[in-house]
Amino acid sequence: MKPRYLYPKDYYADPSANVFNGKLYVYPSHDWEAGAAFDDDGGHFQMKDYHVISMEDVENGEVTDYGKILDVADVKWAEKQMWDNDCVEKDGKYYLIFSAKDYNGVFHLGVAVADKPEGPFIPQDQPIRGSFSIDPSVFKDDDGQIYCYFGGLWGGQLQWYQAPEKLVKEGVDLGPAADKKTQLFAPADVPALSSFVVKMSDDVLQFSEAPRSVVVVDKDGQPLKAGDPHRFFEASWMHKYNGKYYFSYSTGDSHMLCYGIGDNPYGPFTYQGVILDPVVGWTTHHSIVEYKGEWFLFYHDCVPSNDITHLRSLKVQRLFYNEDGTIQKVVND
Ligand code: FUB
Repeated sequence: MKPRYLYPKDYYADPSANVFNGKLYVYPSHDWEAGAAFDDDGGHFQMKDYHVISMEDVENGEVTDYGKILDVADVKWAEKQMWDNDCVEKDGKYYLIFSAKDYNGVFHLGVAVADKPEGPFIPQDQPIRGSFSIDPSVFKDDDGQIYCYFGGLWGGQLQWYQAPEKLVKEGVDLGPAADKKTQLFAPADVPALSSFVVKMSDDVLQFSEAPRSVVVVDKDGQPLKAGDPHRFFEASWMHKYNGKYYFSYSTGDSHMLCYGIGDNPYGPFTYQGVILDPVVGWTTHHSIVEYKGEWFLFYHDCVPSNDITHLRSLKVQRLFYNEDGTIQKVVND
């Protein structure tokens, strides 16, 4: 298959693909031109609502856009920047988990609930207690337990919550980098900052435990280092294949999609390789899903907008595994 642009009529990004009731639904971020200034914290990504699209034939079929399923104006606690979201089903209800900034400029995760995958979604009045950062991705394991993976560096604020404490514990002298916002420039040979994973409560409205770090290790069991271009940055995604847990993510400023494999939802995940080389546009973000017996990588790029980095377009391409369970790099041309 040639990579397919899924919905040329609008700018969508950060696709979270899920199969509900035999259809494939994609929950994206909804890009638009807000005229905001560019900055390293992603201030130019000023998304204000979510849509959902669906299809029954990924390669050639019609794509249906159900319109707006949630507007930031309807979320009491959120002021702006509705970034990545994902949806999970439990007992016939659909839970949209999303990231947005509150009125103090701090990212949190929120939940909105619907009776159908296409909404309308009714938001909770408060964010998830103890939630922080961005890019939630919800994974339902075979035993029904729902996990949320989340976190993103730089503008996604993840560094505020685990370093410098983490680095200090590891004996690293941060010096002037100890400031919350600048510690990212810590030495390249310390362990990379991690995404988080947490079990959701039975009602899918709260965390049911303290979030744990998702550690990606090399073949010797050592955490990838902060200076490794393949280390985690944002866009966590979890899928299962042949009983193994595949944690994939964006490397942010080195612009790749990479992954590791583990034996359980918490990891550690042993680094395996690159799924997708850099695309046109600064960000790269994806999801991996099986539909009708075939595997797909959903992602985005900025080719249609002529490389305007906050006007991204959804794409999909087939994904294949090798016999040993590793993923073949996806061809994007
Ligand atoms: O869409 C805004 C941000 O860009 C996402 O949260 C990141 O993953 C990146 O794709």
